[in-house]
Amino acid sequence: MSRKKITVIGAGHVGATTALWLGIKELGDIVLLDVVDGVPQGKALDMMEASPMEGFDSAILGTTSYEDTANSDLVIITAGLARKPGMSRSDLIAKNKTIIKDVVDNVISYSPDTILIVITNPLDVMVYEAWEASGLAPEKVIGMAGALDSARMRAFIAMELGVSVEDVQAMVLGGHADEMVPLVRYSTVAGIPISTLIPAERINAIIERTRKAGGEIVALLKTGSAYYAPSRAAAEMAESIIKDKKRIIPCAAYLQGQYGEDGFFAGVPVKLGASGIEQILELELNAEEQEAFRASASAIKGLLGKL
Ligand code: TXD
Repeated sequence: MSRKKITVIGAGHVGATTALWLGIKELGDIVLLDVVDGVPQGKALDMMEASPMEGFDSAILGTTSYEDTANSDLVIITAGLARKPGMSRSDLIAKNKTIIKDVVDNVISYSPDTILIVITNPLDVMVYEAWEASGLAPEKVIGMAGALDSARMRAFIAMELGVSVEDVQAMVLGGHADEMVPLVRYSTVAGIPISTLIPAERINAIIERTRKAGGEIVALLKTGSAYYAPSRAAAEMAESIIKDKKRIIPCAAYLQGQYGEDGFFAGVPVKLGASGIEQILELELNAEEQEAFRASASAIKGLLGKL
């Protein structure tokens, strides 16, 4: 069986770390591309030199040339500016839009049938921009946010209770912004609803921390934004697609009537398999959750208007 080919665009913090996780998981041969000559080559070589110790045989190639990305099965786009303290994700919109358009045009000219995972912020509108530029079917363009936001919520729940992260499930829907929608009713520890394990005011604190988790790290780092968990979340999605695992992961997906919304990308639970988004799962939401989803959706639509 020949290996799959996965390209990561942008060899910065998120892109390079994503390439490393993909290598460690041996999901395929990896191409790491950036516009800054030397950086993708240097980082890729450094990772290849780690491979004998970790024992992975994925080839990792660093490049500035799109020719090297030809016939990729999956392309993960991290190119673009990241937040600095005091910036919201939406402050990145104009610059990153230009970058996404340029990247997607190049990617598609060499890999016309690929699947795209978009990571660049502001996520929900950059994935829309990427989809539009790509001409791909909506099932093949997927935004990474809910996987990360849910993992953050899982980490906070595990810390609160002093239990294994492995037993904690959480679900965060909506946009990748402070209006995201952490769903307490769909968050459990070994199947037990968290509302029976954690007092209401502590749950509210966990929700708030989840919503602001990206900003918490930006404030600490000062020179950029989070990348260990974001890159691991991208690898989670990549693994489900490459191995056709059909995992259920919240991702930004193009909505066509689901959740009463239409014509834009927002975070919803999806089944991820070899053909991309194979199903959008519609959770039954109560009035309050529906209202929160609606508010998050209208924030995304507001931002889309600025594209
Ligand atoms: O949950 C999520 N979706 C996110 C999103 C979580 C974390 C980070 N998120 C966003 O990803 C962040 O707000 C940024 O928009 C991207 C990338 O973040 P990263 O922290 O990796 O930024 P870096 O380290 O600045 O890396 C960006 C790289 C850098 O090496 C640039 O040279 C490169 O992108 N770049 C390009 N590569 C290819 N082609 C073009 N045009 C290009 N422009 C810049």
